[in-house]
Amino acid sequence: MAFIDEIQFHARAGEGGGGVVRWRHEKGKEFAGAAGGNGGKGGDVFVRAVRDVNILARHKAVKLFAAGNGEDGQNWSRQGRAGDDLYIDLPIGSIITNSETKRVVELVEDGQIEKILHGGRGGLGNEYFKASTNVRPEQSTGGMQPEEAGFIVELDLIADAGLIGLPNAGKSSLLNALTSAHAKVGSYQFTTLDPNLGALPGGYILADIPGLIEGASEGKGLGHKFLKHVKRTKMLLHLVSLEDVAAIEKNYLSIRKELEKYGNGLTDKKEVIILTKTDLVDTKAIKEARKILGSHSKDILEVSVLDDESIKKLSEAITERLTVK
Ligand SMILES: Nc1nc2c(ncn2[C@@H]2O[C@H](COP(=O)(O)OP(=O)(O)OP(=O)(O)O)[C@@H](O)[C@H]2O)c(=O)[nH]1
Ligand SMILES: [Mg+2]
Repeated sequence: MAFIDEIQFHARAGEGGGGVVRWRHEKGKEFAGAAGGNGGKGGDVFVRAVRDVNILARHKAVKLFAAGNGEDGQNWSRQGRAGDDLYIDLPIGSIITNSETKRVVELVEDGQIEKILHGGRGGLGNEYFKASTNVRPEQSTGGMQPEEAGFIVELDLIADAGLIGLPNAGKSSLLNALTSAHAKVGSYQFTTLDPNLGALPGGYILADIPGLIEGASEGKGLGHKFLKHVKRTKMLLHLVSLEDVAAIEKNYLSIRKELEKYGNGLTDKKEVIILTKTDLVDTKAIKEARKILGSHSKDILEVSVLDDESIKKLSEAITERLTVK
């Protein structure tokens, strides 16, 4: 499932430090020679790929990403300290476009580093200008201005598994419990209007899409436009609420029917049924539900978002299924 999320940010590399005019002082000789050092180079700005889809949201509040400025040159011909480089962490799958130059950088693997802005060069101190024709140079130059630009980051993520099910089945609640996502949860239908993403501890990405209803494949409700995204996932996590065990088969089949009508191989995908809200029913009802749905699938898991132990078990079970080819 490929979802595009987008942020914009402004970044500036570091200014070069200025060159300085200094003189060597020796006993009896006040201006023994030019000794002004060059300025330090300004820091560069890099982007670095990390396995963390939620980092984009944290960057949204940052007004400006700035690398360190180089320091001015010093006496005794010493060069100024270079400015600190800045690394901006972005999720794997980020496509970064410089709005001015239109240069595009793509982060495709964990830890990948790309330079996006160059720091300014340091200026020249007076020692640099020393020559036989210029034994007491008074010149120095200022540091160079750094590169600066606006950037657009688009996230083209392929989710490994999609959470599907009727409205209110508990998809967003489960995404939040399994990952560090903060999807909106509500006791009414169609709480989710746009897809949400989250990453399991091992890095696998789950996508929570709006609830599907009968007729979704023909455009009813909201889920239909997201069905196309489910096409690219490896696995479907089909959530079925235990709240109404009597209707559980009908509910399950209504979603299967929509997947079938949509075509595109959705029904051929590996499907894991997840019985949700176990805390609302007794073990007898869970057994009953397993028996009813057992004729449709052999892989049935259960969970309650109120039970941490069940969340941990489910997280491991999903990771295991995504890892096995
Ligand atoms: N008791 C209990 N309530 C749950 C559990 N999981 C979800 N809920 C509740 O069920 C309701 C629906 O949860 P959501 O996570 O918004 O469901 P959804 O499937 O994302 O719904 P849509 O986005 O509308 O499709 C909310 O009131 C949740 O608090 C659970 O394990 N136990
Ligand atoms: Mg939801």
